[in-house]
Amino acid sequence: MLRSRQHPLIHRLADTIETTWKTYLELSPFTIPEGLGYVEGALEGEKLVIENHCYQAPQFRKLHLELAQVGTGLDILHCVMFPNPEYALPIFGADLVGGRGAISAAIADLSPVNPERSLPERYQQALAELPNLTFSQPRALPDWGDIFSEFCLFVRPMGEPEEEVFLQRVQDFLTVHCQLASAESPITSELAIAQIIAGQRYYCTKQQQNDKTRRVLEKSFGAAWAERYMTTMLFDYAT
Ligand code: BLA
Repeated sequence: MLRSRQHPLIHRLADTIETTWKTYLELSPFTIPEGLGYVEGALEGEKLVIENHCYQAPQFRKLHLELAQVGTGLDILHCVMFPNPEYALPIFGADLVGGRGAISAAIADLSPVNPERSLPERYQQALAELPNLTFSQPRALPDWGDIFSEFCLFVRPMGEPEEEVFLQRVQDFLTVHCQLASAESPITSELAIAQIIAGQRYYCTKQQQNDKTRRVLEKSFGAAWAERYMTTMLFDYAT
């Protein structure tokens, strides 16, 4: 397991994500595109190893947890929960990037994909009840980051106390999300479903603009592979 060689915060968050999914959702297997479950590449310099864990559930067309390691110096956790478009639910996403003992980027959000681009009332209520947090090094979102909600957490956690607070908040996001999603009924309006598909597509096209992710993948696998991976594995959408 890659996680046992990764930064402890990544290892613990990976375990937390899978445990929360198993506790609240009815998981079934998800077929990963050919050749993309476990991947290794090393074009220029350091080796990149990618391990993908995917499931689905009635409310989620794809639950994706990815762990990656570049050389021995850069550890990555990427997680996205894509709702089935018949469920009017936000997209949970998280990314942790770090190495050599420190996490440089820790981001987690429940991102709205409805036409209003605002979280459903019950999400707003549940999230507003969580305690306010302060981190010593908050980070600014990139230009493409207009997809994220007002509850988005994006920080460089400084030391174990802040790592602990980040982990707890992601656990809270996941628990709220899985509980509310489990109580959700599917919608039937074709227009509303089409709007959700459009919202998910917008989210994915924005995430595909993350040049930092793309560059890491391109260095080990080349531009064509990186493009295919970003559009079919990380941020795929119905066309
Ligand atoms: C940042 N993502 C990054 C960075 C790297 C990666 C190297 C820069 C770290 C830093 O600025 O400190 C790399 N992330 C990867 C790679 C994968 C990955 C290679 O997931 C996968 C193989 N990214 C997501 C998701 C979110 C996300 C789901 O995949 C949010 C929900 C966000 N990552 C995100 C953001 C940044 C980032 C907002 C900062 C981008 C910037 O500052 O320009």
